[in-house]
Amino acid sequence: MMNEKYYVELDKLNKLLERKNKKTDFYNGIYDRYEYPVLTREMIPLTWRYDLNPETNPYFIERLGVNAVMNSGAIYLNGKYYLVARIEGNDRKSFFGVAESDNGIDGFRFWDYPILLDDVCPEETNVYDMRLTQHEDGWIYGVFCSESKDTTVNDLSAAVAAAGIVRTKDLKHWERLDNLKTLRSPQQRNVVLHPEFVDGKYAFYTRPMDDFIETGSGGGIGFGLCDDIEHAVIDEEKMTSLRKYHTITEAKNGAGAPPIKTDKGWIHIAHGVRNTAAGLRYVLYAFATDLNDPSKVIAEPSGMLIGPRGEERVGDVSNVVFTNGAIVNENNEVFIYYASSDTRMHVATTTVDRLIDYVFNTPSDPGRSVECVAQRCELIRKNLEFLRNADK
Ligand code: M1P
Repeated sequence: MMNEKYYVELDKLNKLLERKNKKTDFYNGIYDRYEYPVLTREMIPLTWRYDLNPETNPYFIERLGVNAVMNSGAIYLNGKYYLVARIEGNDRKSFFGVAESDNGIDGFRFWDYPILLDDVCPEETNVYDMRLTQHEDGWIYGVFCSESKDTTVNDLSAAVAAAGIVRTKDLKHWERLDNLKTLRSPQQRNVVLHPEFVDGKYAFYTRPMDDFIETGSGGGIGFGLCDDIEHAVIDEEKMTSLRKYHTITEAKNGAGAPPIKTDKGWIHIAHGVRNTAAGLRYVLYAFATDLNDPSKVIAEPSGMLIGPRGEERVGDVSNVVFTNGAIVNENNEVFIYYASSDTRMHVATTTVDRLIDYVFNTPSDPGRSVECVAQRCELIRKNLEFLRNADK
């Protein structure tokens, strides 16, 4: 006989999975926000958390709890929206699970099992933040952070971040390839594979780091080419979107979703980090790179695209929004999947046309308050003139 608590919890879970999402009244003309997160820890199947057998679990105790569902890769396949979510167990270890939805804004349901990666990297302790790239070579690649203990220093918390690589055709069978080696950067996180060959080579957006947390001399988002994806090695990393003093990227930045190809350029949605008295603050920003040279920034609107709002501000790592996945469907609708405060997943929706308008027609940051005020005064002057003429 099933414990009666099972039915209570199953009912709660089903209500969450069947809940319709709706747009909020938030408006900026760029994207819509939604009332409910698309994935939370409460949406994890009961079979992943409980032992359902009353003989071995008489109190219906959660045996393997889940703490957070966050930073998800995203892909659109055969009319369905898939997230490869980062699921963090109560034990702090992260792993990946595929959740599927028919419309991209609600009804995400996890498949029966999480992804069990090939155990080819004995020193690897944790894996997280997979970016999914549908590459023109025919494979879907997943690039994620592979974290190991740093045994070269006498510090229990010291860790090394590298980019792990897997590939699949169906999100079910995953082939693990060698971790990416970047010859000139000691650590890497937030690495993204570009969807097309560049000069006949595989191209990666990188994030050179001197240390596990601090990017140190790493000046921003890098870009490097490699010949062999199965044993990927990058020698030189060029810089693309740079960290800048007194901006949203001052402390760090990192590539997010694989870039979106448009007529005017590749549109990137990345994260920028600044330091505050309350700790690091993570927001999303966008920029565009040249269609023929995806390392060359051609437009960078000023400031943030998405910042944490309302309940998004609070969680395990508060004041954070982070993206590693976006989807463009056949109607050129864009679904930006972002996590808030390392705790839950949300979606913001827009269109390719709106993103192009935002990225190419929003003024860039002039860098100093006085110039920013002049920029705003010019907007006001034009508006007042427009209003005067409209009254006539
Ligand atoms: O805690 C916020 C984010 O911190 C890291 O991002 P970055 O490498 O830019 O500091 C990542 O570990 C990410 O998972 C996390 O959401």
